[in-house]
Amino acid sequence: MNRFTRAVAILVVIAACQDRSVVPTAGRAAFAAAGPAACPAHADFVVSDETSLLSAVASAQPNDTIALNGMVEMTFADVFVETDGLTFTCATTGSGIRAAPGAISWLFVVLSKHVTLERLTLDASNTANGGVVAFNGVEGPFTGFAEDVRLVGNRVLCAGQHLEGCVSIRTDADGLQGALIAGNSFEADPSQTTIELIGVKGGRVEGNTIDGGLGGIADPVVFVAGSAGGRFTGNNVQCAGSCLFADGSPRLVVANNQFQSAGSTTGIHLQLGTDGDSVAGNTVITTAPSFAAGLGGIRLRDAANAVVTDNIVRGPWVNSLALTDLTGADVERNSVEGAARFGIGMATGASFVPISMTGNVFRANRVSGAALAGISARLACRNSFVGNDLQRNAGDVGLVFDATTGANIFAGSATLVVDDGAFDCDGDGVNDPNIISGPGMARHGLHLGEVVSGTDPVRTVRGITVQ
Ligand SMILES: [Ca+2]
Repeated sequence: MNRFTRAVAILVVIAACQDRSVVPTAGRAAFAAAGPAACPAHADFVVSDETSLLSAVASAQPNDTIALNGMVEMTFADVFVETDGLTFTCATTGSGIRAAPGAISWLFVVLSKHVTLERLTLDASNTANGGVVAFNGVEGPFTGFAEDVRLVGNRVLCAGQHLEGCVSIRTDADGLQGALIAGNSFEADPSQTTIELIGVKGGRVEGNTIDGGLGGIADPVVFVAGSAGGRFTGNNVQCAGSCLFADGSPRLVVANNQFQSAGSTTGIHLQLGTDGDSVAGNTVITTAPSFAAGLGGIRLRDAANAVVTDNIVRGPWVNSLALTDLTGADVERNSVEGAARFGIGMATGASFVPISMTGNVFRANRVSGAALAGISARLACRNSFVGNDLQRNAGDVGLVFDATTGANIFAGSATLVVDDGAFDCDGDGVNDPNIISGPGMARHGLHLGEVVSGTDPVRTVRGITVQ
């Protein structure tokens, strides 16, 4: 079936789903809508109730603008958007859309390209599934062609009993191109994901506020299933189960965000397919201990050439940074304080390669206040540690090289180092010592009984094990 016939099939299905009694009553506006400055001056349709909204959607031409006047309450139909280039906006400040109790699944179901929702109050409190879904591919009787989905400057109310994420942009096909979620304020549902990008390439989530998740179990944001090249920047987020979860999302940039937790399983969490990911310039603060021994404020695993720079991580995360199965990472200029175990834990949690951490650079980090050690190195070969400030950790243990390390280079205050490295990194039958240089002598033989992670409770996100 080609795309055209698929589209026709959907139109038929959707028409069948809608109430036949809907009469197109929303005429084309002959003049610009006279809204306050916050709303755009031009609209092709101005609607103020469910019937006029649905008829405007049915008769709109590509690239038309539909302005909502007041809070439009939906009592029997999700808004299915199947025309390319439509913009939904406000006619007057504070306008938007909400659901009557038990009436509909989503506020908007976006199936077409280049659709924009802007400057609206999107009140999903009473929907069954969530607020906005956009998809590319086939779901049940529907086929979507969404790409370049835009949510800009909206107030989104997500709290309520929902089956799915509040904003879900997704594909089951080869990847959905482009999404922009910018300048919105979200009131989170503590038990459901707020924003999920599933198979979205080049998705941008910028300058949003996500509040209301503290103490919950959900994820404010997920990038999964091949959401490559995404950007999550300049957001202000209250963390719940995590601060951000990504799986299979290479070249993701998580930068310049503020994260606040009151107790989470994990913080910024990037796993499985994270090559080229970058976590930079974020502040990640918790006021209560995190829950998983192998995870932490910034959890990054399974990456070549990742970058973790200029982050501030504070409070009793189990580990401030929890890094596993990385090669060629740059970990620089981070300031971390107050970990319940390690400021920087290497090979924490499960490792899936024989030598977990190889060829990574740790430079100019400040690590203090860790309860077991500033840095814990295990399953680690040929990493370098240069110019780090490792003072003020428990027992003056700045860095521990355990027996499973070798051929690492350390330059700095050697008195802060415990070196038990005795690992044959290149497999030639001879142990490869770590190379310690700097004032003082490294200690030997201090064994941290708790280095080996305990068994963490298994948590999953969309069926993916968090690890
Ligand atoms: Ca060797």
